[in-house]
Amino acid sequence: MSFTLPDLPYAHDALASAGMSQETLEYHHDIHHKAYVDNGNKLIAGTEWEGKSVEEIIVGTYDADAVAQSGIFNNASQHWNHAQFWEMMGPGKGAIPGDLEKALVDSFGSVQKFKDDFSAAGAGQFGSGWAWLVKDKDGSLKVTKTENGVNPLCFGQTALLGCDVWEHSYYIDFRNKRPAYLTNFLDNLVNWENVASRLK
Ligand code: MN3
Repeated sequence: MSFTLPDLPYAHDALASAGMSQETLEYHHDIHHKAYVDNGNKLIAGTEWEGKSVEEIIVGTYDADAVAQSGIFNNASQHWNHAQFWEMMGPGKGAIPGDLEKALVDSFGSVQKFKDDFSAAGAGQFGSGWAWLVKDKDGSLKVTKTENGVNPLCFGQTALLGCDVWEHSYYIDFRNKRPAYLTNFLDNLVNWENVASRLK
């Protein structure tokens, strides 16, 4: 199956009051994400990966020993990462559902400690990449960071929450202040119902 750019699950201006502008979403979704879809489709055409699911392509092309991942991996993973990222945000910040809050407190000691760890992971990722809250293979919750397009699927983990820390995700709204972008993401942008749904 070829890759398809999903529509945003909200209007382009829906997150502006929460700190992600219409201009950011127009560039990030309509141009950056679309480029991963278009380039990925060009690269998989006529290969063994044409007709495979995006998850199969990510797991099948990730090379743990490589200095740099392949073009097919990079575009497939970035397509998947962004599709999750849009779903993980939403307008009208809601409370953290009880089951997720309990899991965060059990794993990190408090919700605030989880947020601190997540922000530190995102701020500490040198260069482009992602910060994640994952459910690991043993069921435990962990905060991780990955470079470029690498994501939790590569390690057999479930992505509960991911935050894009490539400069294109924050430079329009926060300029060079990645830590401020991360704090705002956690406090105002996350759709916690979506995160909780991924626990199951
Ligand atoms: Mn991005």
